Amino acid sequence: MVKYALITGASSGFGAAIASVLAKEGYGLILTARRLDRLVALKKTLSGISPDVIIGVMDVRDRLAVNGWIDQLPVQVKKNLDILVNNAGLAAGRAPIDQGEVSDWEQMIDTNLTGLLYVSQAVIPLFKARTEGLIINITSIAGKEAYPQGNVYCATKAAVDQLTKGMRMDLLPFGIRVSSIAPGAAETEFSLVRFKGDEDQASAVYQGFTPLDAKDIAEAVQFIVTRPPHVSIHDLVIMPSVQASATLFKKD
Ligand code: NDP
Ligand code: 8X3
Repeated sequence: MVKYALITGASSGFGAAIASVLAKEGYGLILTARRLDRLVALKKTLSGISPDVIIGVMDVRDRLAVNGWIDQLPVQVKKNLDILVNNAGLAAGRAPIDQGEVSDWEQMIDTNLTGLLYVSQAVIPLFKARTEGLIINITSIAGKEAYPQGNVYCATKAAVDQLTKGMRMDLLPFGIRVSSIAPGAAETEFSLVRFKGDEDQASAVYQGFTPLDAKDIAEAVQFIVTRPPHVSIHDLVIMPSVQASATLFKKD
């Protein structure tokens, strides 16, 4: 019986790397994001490795679309959905609190927090029906410690950190495990998105030190999903060796 994992934000960075490790673990994949071309390419890559790869355009901010898309999955897939990785997210801009763009704030809150709630609410009934399931929320060091000009992004990740604890409590009676992973600086498309396509600004973030890469986080997911059923990993904080806090780096 193929077990399935649903990954949000699978078109890039952590999500794509997580898809790859879960394919190697033998999971069927349900890969979602907004960019279909990326998902099509990833499906092509992983189809020989995973027993089944389902892709779909899903903007996590659109509650009706989230519910509709998850609802239309084949019954056998929904019955065997075992893992949800709430990974879709972004930082938009970096500015002092009085100078932030309201549209950036809304995009971060709607994606990182509200979108994660929408997807979770659509999936949890499927897990409850099976009395098992695993939810992995991708938080951030930014949710543990705020940093200058990170304000709203940090707040969304702090909210998901708390939400993870609350979900774990509410889902305890149903055999559903809830984990979080809080990465430090990782070189993905994250900074390119944050700085709205400015490659110089984005690459400057990772100058002078070796950041994490997406595989580092995917391997942490692999660790979580391969624990036996009596073990729950609550929270992993994973940092580059030269990053001691949200703001303290040892750079060359
Ligand atoms: P990427 O920009 O490489 O990937 C982000 C993913 O989120 C993309 O696949 C993107 O897909 C998806 N996404 C964004 N908005 C939406 C949306 N509205 N609906 C559905 N999918 C969406 O960055 P990362 O891989 O680094 O980021 C993944 C997660 O990790 C995020 O939650 C981020 O906050 C978190 N994180 C990142 C860190 C880092 O330093 N890189 C450190 C700590 C946490 P598409 O555009 O196709 O929709
Ligand atoms: C992304 C890491 O420190 O740039 O969550 O906010 S950081």
